[in-house]
This record gives sequence, C-alpha cells and structure tokens, in this order.
Amino acid sequence: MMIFDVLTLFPGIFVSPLQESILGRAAKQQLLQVRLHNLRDWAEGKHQVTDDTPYGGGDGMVMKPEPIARAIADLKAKMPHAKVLLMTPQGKPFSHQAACELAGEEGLIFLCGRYEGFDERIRQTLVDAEYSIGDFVLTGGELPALVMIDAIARFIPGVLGCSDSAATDSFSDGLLEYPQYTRPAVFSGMAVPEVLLSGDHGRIARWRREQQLRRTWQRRPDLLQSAKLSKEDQQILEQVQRESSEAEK
Ligand code: 4GX
Repeated sequence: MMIFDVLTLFPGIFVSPLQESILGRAAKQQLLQVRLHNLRDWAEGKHQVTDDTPYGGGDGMVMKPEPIARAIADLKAKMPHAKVLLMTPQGKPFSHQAACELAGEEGLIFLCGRYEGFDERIRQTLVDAEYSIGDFVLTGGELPALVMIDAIARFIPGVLGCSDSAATDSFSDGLLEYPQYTRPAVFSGMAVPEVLLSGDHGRIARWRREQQLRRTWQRRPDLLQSAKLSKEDQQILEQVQRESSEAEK
C-alpha cells in the first residue's frame, strides 16, 4: 500500500476530494492511504504559532522552520524512505512522467505551504524535490498536492479498472486523446462520425489515431517533439500537415 503523508495547516481541504470516486475506492481497498497532519500540532506555546514576519521586511508572513523540521523528523522516523515534496511555482513542471515515477515510491510526504512560503533553510535541508503544477499562483500548496496525489494514484496497480489503464492512456505515448461520442447518433443536428458506427475496428483504430495526431498538431505541437511515433504515424502526420498548409494558401 502506498502511503501519502500530508503536512498542512488546512487538513480539511483534502477530506472530501479523497473520499469520493476513484480515490475513495482505492483507499477503501487499501491500495493507498493518505494521512493528514496539521502542522500546528508541531508548533509551540499557547498559540501554536507557525508563521512569522520576514527578515529584511516586506509584506506577508513566512512559515517558521522549527515546526516543519520537527514534523518531518517525526514522519521520517516512521517512514525512513519517504521522499519529501514541496509544491511551488519555482518547482520542476509536474507531468505524466513524474506521476508515473513517483508512484514507484513506498511513501511520499507532501509539505504544503501557505503565505509567502517557507524559510529557505527548509528547502535546502529537508526537501527532496520541488514541483509546480503550472505557471499561476495559488493560495497554498494544498490543491497542488491533491492534483499530484490524484495523478500518482492512477499509476498504482488496481486503482483504475483494467479497461482504463494509466499505462495505455494517451499521454503515455505523448499525444492528446481522440474525440469520444455516445448516444444519441444525432445531437443538436450534429451527427456522430460515420466511421464510429461502421463496426470496422481497423478503420476505427486508424481514424482515432489520425484524430490524436491532428489534435496534437493543432493544439499542442510542442508535444510532437517527444511523442513516440511509428512510421505510419509519421505518414499520417505529414498528410495532416500538408492539408493544413494547403488550407493556408
Ligand atoms: N504549483 N503555490 C505554494 C506557498 C509556497 C511558496 C513557496 C512553498 C514555497 C503552486 C503552483 C502555487 C502558491 C503553492 C504558493 N509554498 N504550487 N504556495 N502553481 O502556486 O505548485
């Protein structure tokens, strides 16, 4: 069972997202366990203060290093191999590949910052990796931790049904998904593509692959740099690219 320890000032943020749907079922089946810890429990004094004003002045507050260091020491004593992860816009971009690699760990400790973040000495000594979930600024590390737990959990064997495996989903070959349709055959005057009603599995597979290549070329051409493409994929892609340069003329 994979263990996710979360250090946060707001454990309540995690409760409902982790109880619902696929993550909730995975926890019930003991495929994973998320343990929520309030950082305030490691703070001292009557008021259990976890933040302080920044040295050198300026706006906002900084999370004090001592409660975080004590919390990580306690969690690591129980889980010596667990990696400590920090969520910040300054981190390495989180990806499908990072999720897959992290799913191979026995345990992960997510350190969630609020305010302006942590005292720099925490990052230097206690953090194993820093990740960003995108180029925008959130109010804390809790939502990024949830996003990462969700994406990592999909790679734990048994969490997804075998019909929908993380290893065979489209990002694993670096392309966007093909479009999906269900009944009715005509909705608001728009018909489902004829090929999908044909029952010809070979034609359907070729159409879907072409749609994946077309969409990736149109929407995320950057992904094609590292996509795994067969000879046939490359031929289809060249055709799609020729068509789009024809359309420009
Ligand atoms: N992808 N944030 C963290 C507070 C903070 C600052 C510095 C530690 C160090 C974010 C993102 C993100 C906002 C989470 C600042 N904690 N995290 N928080 N985008 O915007 O990961």
